[in-house]
This record gives sequence, structure tokens and C-alpha cells, in this order.
Amino acid sequence: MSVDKGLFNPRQTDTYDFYEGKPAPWNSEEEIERLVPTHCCYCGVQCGMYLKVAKGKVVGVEPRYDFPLNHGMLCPKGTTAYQTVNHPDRLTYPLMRRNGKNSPLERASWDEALDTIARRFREIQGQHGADAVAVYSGSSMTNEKCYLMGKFARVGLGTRHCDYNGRLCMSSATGANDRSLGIDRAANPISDMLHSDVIFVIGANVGECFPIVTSYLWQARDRGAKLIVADPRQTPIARTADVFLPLRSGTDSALLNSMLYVLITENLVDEDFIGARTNGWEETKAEALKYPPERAAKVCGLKPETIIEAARLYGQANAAMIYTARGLEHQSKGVDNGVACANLALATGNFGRPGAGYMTLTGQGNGQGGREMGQKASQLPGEREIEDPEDREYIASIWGIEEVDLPHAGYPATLMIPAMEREEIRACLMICSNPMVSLPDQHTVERALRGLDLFVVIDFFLSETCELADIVLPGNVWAEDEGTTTSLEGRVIKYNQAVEPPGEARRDWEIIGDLAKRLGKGQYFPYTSARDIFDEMRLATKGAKADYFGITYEKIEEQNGVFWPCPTPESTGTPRLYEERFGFPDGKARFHPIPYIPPAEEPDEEYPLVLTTGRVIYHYLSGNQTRRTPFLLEQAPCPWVELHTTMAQKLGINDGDWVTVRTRRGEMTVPALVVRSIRPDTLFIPYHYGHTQAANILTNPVLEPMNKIPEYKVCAASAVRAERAPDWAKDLDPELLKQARRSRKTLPSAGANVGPRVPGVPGA
Ligand SMILES: Nc1nc2c(c(=O)[nH]1)N[C@H]1C(S)=C(S)[C@@H](COP(=O)(O)OP(=O)(O)OC[C@H]3O[C@@H](n4cnc5c(=O)[nH]c(N)nc54)[C@H](O)[C@@H]3O)O[C@H]1N2
Ligand SMILES: Nc1nc2c(c(=O)[nH]1)N[C@H]1C(S)=C(S)[C@@H](COP(=O)(O)OP(=O)(O)OC[C@H]3O[C@@H](n4cnc5c(=O)[nH]c(N)nc54)[C@H](O)[C@@H]3O)O[C@H]1N2
Ligand code: SF4
Ligand SMILES: [Mo]
Repeated sequence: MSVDKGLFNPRQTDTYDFYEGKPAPWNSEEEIERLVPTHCCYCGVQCGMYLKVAKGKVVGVEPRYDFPLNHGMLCPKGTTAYQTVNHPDRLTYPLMRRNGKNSPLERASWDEALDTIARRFREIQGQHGADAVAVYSGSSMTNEKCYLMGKFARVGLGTRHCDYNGRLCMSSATGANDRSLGIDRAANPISDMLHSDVIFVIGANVGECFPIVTSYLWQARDRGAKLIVADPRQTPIARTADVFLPLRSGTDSALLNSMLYVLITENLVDEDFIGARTNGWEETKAEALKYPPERAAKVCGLKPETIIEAARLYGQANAAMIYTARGLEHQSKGVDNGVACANLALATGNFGRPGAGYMTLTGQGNGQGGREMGQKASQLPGEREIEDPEDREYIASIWGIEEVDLPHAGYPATLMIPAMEREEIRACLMICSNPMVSLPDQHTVERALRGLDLFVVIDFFLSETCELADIVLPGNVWAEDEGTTTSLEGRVIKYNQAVEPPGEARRDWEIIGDLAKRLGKGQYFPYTSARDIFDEMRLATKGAKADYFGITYEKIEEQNGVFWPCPTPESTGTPRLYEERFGFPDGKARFHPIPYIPPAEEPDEEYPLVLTTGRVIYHYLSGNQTRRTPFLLEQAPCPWVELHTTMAQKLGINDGDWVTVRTRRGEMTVPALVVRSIRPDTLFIPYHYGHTQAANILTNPVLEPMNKIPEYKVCAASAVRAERAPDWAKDLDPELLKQARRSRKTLPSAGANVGPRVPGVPGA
């Protein structure tokens, strides 16, 4: 393949061999054999990149200028993602404990490992029923693999318990999309941002979590778009906002209702749109009118004028976009909060036009595809319903089984943990998840996983969760297989294979196929390539909401991705939804009144502060990949607690001091990062670390009632200066820590201490 060398980025470090840990023998571009067009394996933006291959190894990366979303840009995670492929920590053979839970993980052959798994699963199911085995899957995998896991659970194992880590991520968004709009996909392509004159970002740290999307935001700003940001922290983009609403965590629906109040009382609603394209307005209007700005301001810890200003700005726009993410969704009211956003957009007629919409910024690389391929507890491929008789009949026919043999809905991932504790679930096959970092209330999770009769994990690095497994199987990284993902825009794109898995590691889908064979179900999994799975998946989604039938690998390449729904071979896909109809049978969207209900835990005397958790630009999720990437680890070597200057003074804490943060679940000690960019009543800890560094030791496992997402973003906490540093501190280079703290505070993109004091916050 020929690539214009003029486009190469000279800052790329492609001359270091991360496998050997020394400068690489390939030090000139001439030694690069191939450039494989693919996409970043990390966030939902799915930037296009080329992997450089030399001597059968991935040795570097170049951004793709020909991919319309990133146009030659990559963030720090994207530029270093390739370093995971040849990493010395890669798992290259199966591991198992041969003598019970306390024996070590030892090398095993594939035959021994897979035979043991098949035998034990059968024994456990024979003794305790088919549902005693659960599948816990993930969304950072290709659509092909997500589809396969849903089918493997139901057909290979015959269990109803199949769910995935998107439960911790996208389930509030799904709930809101399903209730308000009828289709669980972003309403607009990202490029629509350039047509908006007002952009309202609520609960999304765009600069750190969707870094490349930020460039669209700046372009929109250059074209005059106004920006409203609602976040308890002054994130990088918030520093430039026209209106910044530093609300108290967990109070989003009060703010959104109050904005609707202002729109109603100032005649800024679009009566024509409401009349023609929606149902349920009167009830929602009546609810919103209970939230005058003075009332909401008290609840949210804001000034009433700021709420009014934000509402006017939003309401006067010709085309306005609302972007949300986990800030608003990781709450026990997460679905309600999403619905409240949709209410606002519907009331102002902001749908179905360029630059007008409401969209949740999907998190994981395949957070979109992963939530529609049938690996969810209540779902079949294509966003079909597992309890819908027609959907069941259809999928059973595609899978070649009887409808009666298709299991019904099982437990969502978050309810699997208590089911393990009750010994109702006795074995688990886990792939592409690391709950020993990511699930709330880690002490309980650890007890549940340790109690399993058989715990099998497929990963490519030994994660904190693998450490608890009885059998660990080495799977593949994204560069070692082909397959599709669906980006946060709803655009289906394709990963291409650059290299073979190392050592005895195997492609995930091959492992699952082999296991199915050993379970006597091989005939249902006859695949010899990812493409075979894709072709079956296309059929399985035919006629469904998330219709992939018209998408082929070739069409993806020709069009640089295809937006679903794409129902026919002729269709070129659907970038913008809701131009004419919403996703319900009558084509109309649905308003729902959303009363404000406080978070499950509010500050009290013992725990007087609000703790919120989230991300930093340098790490991805549980950090199992990014903590192994030298540059990224140096930038963020350990967790810290962000707290405001005034609170730090009050508590007698100096920047860099060790601080013990306590909640009703547990405590942890981390260094203080004293900033002005957070509400004084709020603490923030990044969650990308494991063991005693896991923020989820502290978080509240309370769940959203409908869709069962945990309340990661709000719990009550206390902070005191620690008597001593934690044990892990001795492994930390103090210079590195100092440097990382400085970089966090001064790097413009990291958004800490620069810019004004938090405006609008009493006491700031
Ligand atoms: N660098 C990086 N990028 C990522 C990821 C990563 O791990 N690292 N993960 C990807 C994934 S899977 C996801 S889900 C996304 C997540 O993307 P985001 O949702 O943007 O990230 P978070 O840091 O979880 O939370 C976003 C913001 O919510 C704010 N917040 C906290 N509580 C509240 C509240 O009550 N209301 C409001 N309105 N805001 C609140 C926090 O201060 C934070 O700035 O990022 C994706 N991109
Ligand atoms: N406190 C707190 N907790 C949170 C959040 C928060 O904001 N605060 N955010 C939540 C959110 S939004 C999310 S998405 C979750 C994520 O939580 P997890 O899903 O637990 O995190 P990951 O790091 O994605 O775990 C994926 C694991 O699978 C491996 N892996 C990745 N790709 C593949 C693959 O293709 N094949 C195989 N076999 N393995 C693979 C990785 O090495 C990693 O060990 O965390 C949630 N937890
Ligand atoms: S923005 Fe997301 S997809 Fe793009 S390079 Fe960064 S992590 Fe990868
Ligand atoms: Mo996520």
C-alpha cells in the first residue's frame, strides 16, 4: 500500500522495541513492511490509524488522514496503543490452578485447560441447573465477538445469565434512548456539531475522554457556537464555556427541569414540533413548572441567574446539541437524567436537523455495537428483545434451535455479584472485563468472585480479575484479528489484522468455538473466520432496529464506515436519525415527567463531602492496558484525590499530602491534588487502578432501578490527612509523582489549576 510520506508524524516513537525493551532494529521507514489501516482500540471515537508492521511485529502507528472523523489526529492513548501488542506482559499460554484456590496459576496446554472448563461447566450445570453458569462479557471487543458471546451463552451453555461491562457504562443512556426516542443510538454524526449554534455538554469530560471530538468543538466555537457546560469540575472544555454550571453531583434532573421551566415561562418552546412529533408534553410541562430557578439553584448549589442564562441561551438557538456521558448517567437516577435531557431537546424541536439533537457520548471502543449484538441480559441481536415472541422465533431460526430452547432474560452484570454470593451462580466465563477494578464496592465483588466453583477469564494481560481466576486463557488484542466495531456515531467500521497472536495465544472467537465443540455444541459454531460470524450477524439483525443487513466488509471499506440502520444492499446507511420519525410505532417521541429525586447517599456529619469518580486522559478504563504503557503510566502513575483549595485549607491538607478518603464501604489513602477546578464540597478520584488503589473500594453499589447501573458518580465521603503513606507509596518514584502532579496542574489539556476560580459556586 502506498502512503504519502509527507503525512508521517515525526513525533512518533517507532524505533523502540517494547518487546525487547531496547531500541529497535527497524529504525528507518524503509524497514516497515506494511501499513495496516485500522482504528484505535480504546474509546468510542474509534479514530482511524495505520499500524506499522516490521519483521512480523507491530512497531508503530500513524494516524489516518483518510478517516473522516480524526483527520490525522490521535490522542496520547491512540499514539501509544500499539505498544500493547508486543508487550512483554502478554499472556502467551493458558494458566490454571491445579490444586484448588490457593494453588498458583500454572502453565497448561490448551487441551487441558479447555477440557477442564468443559467438564466442570457440565458438572456444575448437571448438579445445579444450566443457569448456574454465567457469561460476563465486554464491549471493547468487535461486534463479531460480542454477538458470539451472546449466542455462546444461550446456545453453547444454555444459560440465561449473559451480560457485559456496558451495564456499567451505557445502560442509563440506553434506558433514556429507549424511553424517549425509541432507538438506542446517537441521533447525530459528530460532524453535526459544526452546524450547532449552541452546544450543551452535561456530565461529559470531552477534553479528556473524547479528545479528538474536542477538535470539532473548537471548530464549532470558531464558527461562533456558544458552549454551556454542567459539571462539578471545571473540565478542560469548561474553561472556555460561555455558561458554566458547576452543579452538585447527582442533581442534574433538577437543573434540567429548571431549564425547561425557564423555556416554558419565557415562551422558548417549539409548540409546532411538540404538537406534530411528540406525545406526553402536558404532564412533563406540569412537572417542570415545579422547578423555578430559585428552587433548583438551592438543590444544585448554583446561582439562579446562571440557570436562567443557560436556559435562554439554549432556548434561543436555531440548532442546539446536548451531549451527555457518564457524569449524568452513572447515577441511581441515570435513566431519568437522560430522559430529562431528551425532554429539553424535544421541547425546543432540536431533532432531525443538522446540528440539532441529543446524544450520549458512547464510551468504550465498541460501546455502541456491544450494546446491540445480543450479549445483554434481556437482548437478542439487533437490539431485539429476548422476551418478544417474534424476536425469539426469528433468532431461534437463525441459530438453528427451537424457540423453547432459547433461554429467557437473565441477570444484568451488577446483579450477578449478589447471585454469586447466594451461590445461585456458581461458575463464570469472563471475557474483556476487569471487575476487580471496575465494579463498585470491591470488597463484596472480591468475595463473590473468590466464592465461585469455577472462574474462567479470557484476557491478554493478567488483570486484577485474572488473579482470582481458576483458569486464564490468553486471547488476542485488536491488531491480531479482523472484525467490525460501531463508533459513538453509530458508524460501523472495521479493524484489520496486522499480526498473529503471540506464542500460544489465540483469537477470542477461536477459543469460544473450540469450547463450544467440547461442550458438544460445535455444530452451532462452525466459523472459520470473523467474516463468517459477521455474515450470520447481518442476518440476525435483519429487520431489527439496529439493522446491519446491508453492511458488508467491502461497503465499510468503500464508504469509510457505514451508519446503521443499513437495511438493504443498496442502502448507504443513516448518519442522522429522526429526520422524519422517531423509533416508536406511531413515529412520535415521548416526553416523560421527571421529578427530582436526590442521590442515594447525601453528605452527613460523618461523611460531609461528595465523592465522584471518573477518568483522566492518560488511562483507559481499568487501566489493564494503559498502566502497562510507559508514557501513560508516567503521566498518571497512581490515583489521587482532587480537592478544592478552600476545602483543603479547612481540612489542613496541603498539595501532595497523603489523604485518607473514607466512605461507608471502605477507605483508601492517596495523594492530594489541590485545585480550584472542583466544587469545594466535592472530591474526585480517578478509577483506573487496582487493589488498594481502586477507587471502587469507596463507591456505592446502589443501582439505577430500571437498568441497574451503579451510582459511581455520587456517594458521601470524608477526607483527612493520613497518618502515613500507603504501602504502595514506597514503590513510587517521588520525583515522578511530583512531575505528574505538576503536569496535571499545568497541562492545558488536563484542565486543573488554570483559569478562573469556579464561578457561580458559593464559597469558591
Ligand atoms: N481517557 C479516557 N477516555 C475514555 C475512557 C477512559 O477510561 N479514559 N473511557 C471511555 C468510556 S468507557 C467512557 S464511559 C467515557 C466516559 O466519559 P465521561 O463520562 O466524559 O467521563 P467521566 O470521567 O466518567 O465523567 C465525566 C464527568 O462527569 C462529571 N460528573 C461527576 N458527577 C457528575 C454529576 O452528578 N453530574 C454531572 N453533570 N457531571 C458529573 C465529572 O466531573 C467528569 O468530568 O470515556 C471514554 N473515553
Ligand atoms: N468508580 C468508577 N468505576 C467505573 C467507572 C467510573 O466512572 N467510576 N466507569 C465504568 C465504565 S463506564 C466502564 S465502561 C467500566 C469498564 O470496566 P471493565 O470492563 O472492567 O474495564 P476494561 O479495562 O475495559 O476491562 C477489559 C479487560 O479485558 C481486556 N480486553 C480488552 N479488549 C479485549 C479483547 O478484545 N479480548 C479479550 N479477551 N480481552 C480484552 C483488557 O485487558 C481488560 O483487562 O468501568 C466502570 N467502572
Ligand atoms: S480519541 Fe479515543 S479513539 Fe481517538 S486516539 Fe484517543 S482513545 Fe483512541
Ligand atoms: Mo464506559
